[in-house]
Amino acid sequence: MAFPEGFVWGAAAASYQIEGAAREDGKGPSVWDMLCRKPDAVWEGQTGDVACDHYHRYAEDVGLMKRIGLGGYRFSISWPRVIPDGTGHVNPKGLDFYSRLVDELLSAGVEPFATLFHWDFPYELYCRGGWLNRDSAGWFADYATAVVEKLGDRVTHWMTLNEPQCSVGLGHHEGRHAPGDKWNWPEVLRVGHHTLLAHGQGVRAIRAASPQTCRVGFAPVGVVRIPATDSEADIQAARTDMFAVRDKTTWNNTWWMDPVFRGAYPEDGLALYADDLPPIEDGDLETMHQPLDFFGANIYNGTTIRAGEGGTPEVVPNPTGIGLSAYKWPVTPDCLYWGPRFFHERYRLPVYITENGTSSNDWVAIDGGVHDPARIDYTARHLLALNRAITGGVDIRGYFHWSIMDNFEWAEGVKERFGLIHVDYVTQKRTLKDSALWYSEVCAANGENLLKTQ
Ligand code: IFM
Repeated sequence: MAFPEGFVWGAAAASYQIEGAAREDGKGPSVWDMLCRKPDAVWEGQTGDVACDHYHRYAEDVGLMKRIGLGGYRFSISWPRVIPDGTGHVNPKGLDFYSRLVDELLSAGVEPFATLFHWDFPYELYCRGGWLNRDSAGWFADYATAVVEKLGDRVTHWMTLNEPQCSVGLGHHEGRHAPGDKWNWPEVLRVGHHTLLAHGQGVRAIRAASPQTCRVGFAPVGVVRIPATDSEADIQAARTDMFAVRDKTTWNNTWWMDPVFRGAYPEDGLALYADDLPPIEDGDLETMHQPLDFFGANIYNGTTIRAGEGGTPEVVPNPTGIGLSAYKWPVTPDCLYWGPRFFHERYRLPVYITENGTSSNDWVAIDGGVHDPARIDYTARHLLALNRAITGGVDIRGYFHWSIMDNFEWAEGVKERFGLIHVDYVTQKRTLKDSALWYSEVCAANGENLLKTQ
């Protein structure tokens, strides 16, 4: 079966990873600006100060998106660019940047999908307790209002948060991401609780400020389990494991998704974290549980599970020598079949794949091209798996490749290249990789060419 009519063929990026212009036009500092200045926090001491210089080169970048034929572009908005101190004074120049970007996208025929928070939290708010402060939910809602009042006449697809599992877990527990804290579970879960409250208050703010009907979603990490075989027992074991909270890490689905999509923290998580729970006030779960229009899933790989004794889920180790990305992430294409299938089954919302992609060691070759066959193969296999999910009845509305261009990969600096477009960080020259030319054909054919390769 073909991809559905109107399927959005897109690509994604995030503000801190591409914009640069870290101190221009009134932008305030974010926790990432702070972390990048700490010795050894980021590979080779790199920062996002310049990154891809997209702030100045956005028109060229949108031109390349048009050339590829993207139907959608998922970008994020930098909170401290819009509100330098995080609350209070709104910076008109910051908002103007996103307004120009949106106009450029629309005139190129590329639908904007905006994410309000992709980790660049305002440093000034961190100094006021950051996400530990319960007021953070209201700060976020005020910021959402300012953005939607400016862009809501043209942007109809919004996402509140990107991957809270990372911003909370890597940022406040493991200390590998900004703000670099290594806190205990009571603080980490309090940060998580306020983040989810911010989501809920943010959704209300978006809908209140939008001058037209808009679609609002949430883009968590999709932690995917793949059944070892098609037996009912293995499928059930994978499903059970995918929606379980087993260990004290943030790497699970339900702690983050159940409050948002079902209005309750999962029972197993409540038991596991019994001694660490944050204060949960009356009405908090109702606030988190706002009606949403879509489920955004960021999926890169999955873990294989089989039914052990009595159906108990057991991890099946990856085959020796499995394909690995440059980042050493295993290549497991079935994650884009089982992930959307299980998420749709549980949360009953249309799905967008809001991120999927791979890093590879790309450079400009002697012939001037950038040859990245691994990315083409990775993406083709994942899209074919996604197509099987669609054929099987899962309501999937679009796919956003991560990433439109090479960018600042957080603590890894610019070492990991995820882009369809190669960026030379010395000259800022952009080169369409082979994968961009290939993806362009996929977009134009609505994926039909892919299906013929099977
Ligand atoms: O670059 C990140 C992105 O910011 C969030 N999701 C995963 C990507 C690859 O690591």
